[in-house]
Amino acid sequence: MAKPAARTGSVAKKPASKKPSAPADENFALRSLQEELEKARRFDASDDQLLKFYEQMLLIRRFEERAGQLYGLGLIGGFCHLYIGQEAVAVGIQSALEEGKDSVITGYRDHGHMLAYGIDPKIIMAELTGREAGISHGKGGSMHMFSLEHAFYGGHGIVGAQVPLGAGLAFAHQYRGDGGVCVAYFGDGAANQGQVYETFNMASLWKLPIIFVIENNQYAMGTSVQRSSAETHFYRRGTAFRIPGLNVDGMDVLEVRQATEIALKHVRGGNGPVLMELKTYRYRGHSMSDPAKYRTREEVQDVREHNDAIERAKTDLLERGIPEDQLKDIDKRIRAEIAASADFAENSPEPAPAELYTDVLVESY
Ligand SMILES: Cc1ncc(C[n+]2csc(CCOP(=O)(O)OP(=O)(O)O)c2C)c(N)n1
Repeated sequence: MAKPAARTGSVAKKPASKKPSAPADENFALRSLQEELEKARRFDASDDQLLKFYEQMLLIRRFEERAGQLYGLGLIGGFCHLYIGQEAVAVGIQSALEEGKDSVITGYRDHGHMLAYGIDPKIIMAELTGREAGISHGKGGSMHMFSLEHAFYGGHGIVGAQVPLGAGLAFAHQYRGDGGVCVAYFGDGAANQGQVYETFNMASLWKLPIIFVIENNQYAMGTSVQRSSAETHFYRRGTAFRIPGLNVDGMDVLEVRQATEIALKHVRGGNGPVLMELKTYRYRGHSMSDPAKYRTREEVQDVREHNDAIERAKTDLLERGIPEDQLKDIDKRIRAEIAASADFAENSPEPAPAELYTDVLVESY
């Protein structure tokens, strides 16, 4: 058998390459959005805009607290995944979108996105309690909400399924030339799925108008990112597909909004997808049936005390000279609105039995 050639360490001189030389920094485009964000991290909101963000975040928080109570009373069947802690993500992103033009798709933790989009809390609460007046006529429940009118494409219970579906929505925007962008939200757990990377490849290749939003709330069902993910910097996960990433503080609504503006400008300019990682935290268990024994109470308390998105917006407002009484009034108004939506949900009729036969797809394949 012939011996392998010995390694001498000497390097043979190669002939000069005829290929055009690569640009000085061919990765520039992958970092340029992050550099832009670092120049000015926070959106320059007017007092009214910041007040609106505060109000919307509070609306989500109070809605979810009430949903938790209704679940405890047995009024909500099936699963119920609360969004408490992550409010700044949905509010910061949704506020930058053009309603009816841009499309949105997410997983089962979907109430907050719909509320941030301005969808009536009454019909969301009615859906949670399985009532006819609910947004999916009471047949979808917490995980399966949908509103064609708002270009809100759900509400998906299968982890990661919304990512390729989101690419389909983006393809439709591109095909129709309607100028819309799709925002596909998913979790850190979903980010480890193969279908996500197949989607990244196609979306980048076809320059689809899509923003991939990874809501890194630090935990998948019961597993922390450190235990489950080899690369915990999720914003880097698109670079192998030449998708620029943005590393965003998901507990600061103004930073979320600023990053979204940067991402939207890039995507609307026909440059293909952007990947945003929003570092956030969920205060509750994965779903209402999760006692969350995989982390300490102290950890949760620490985030609540030192990094809460709503408290942060409140501090900003007070520093701007907005009177505390005005903020208290907002809270009062929201509590009343949520109480009214819970009453509405509890007192609305359930769907008629004949509804079991509508909206059912029966086909042979
Ligand atoms: C394909 C699939 N696998 C497993 C599950 C069960 N499951 C539901 S949620 C979840 C964890 C997802 O975590 P993450 O993507 O981080 O989202 P988060 O709940 O933190 O928002 C799992 C494994 C599922 N619904 N679908």
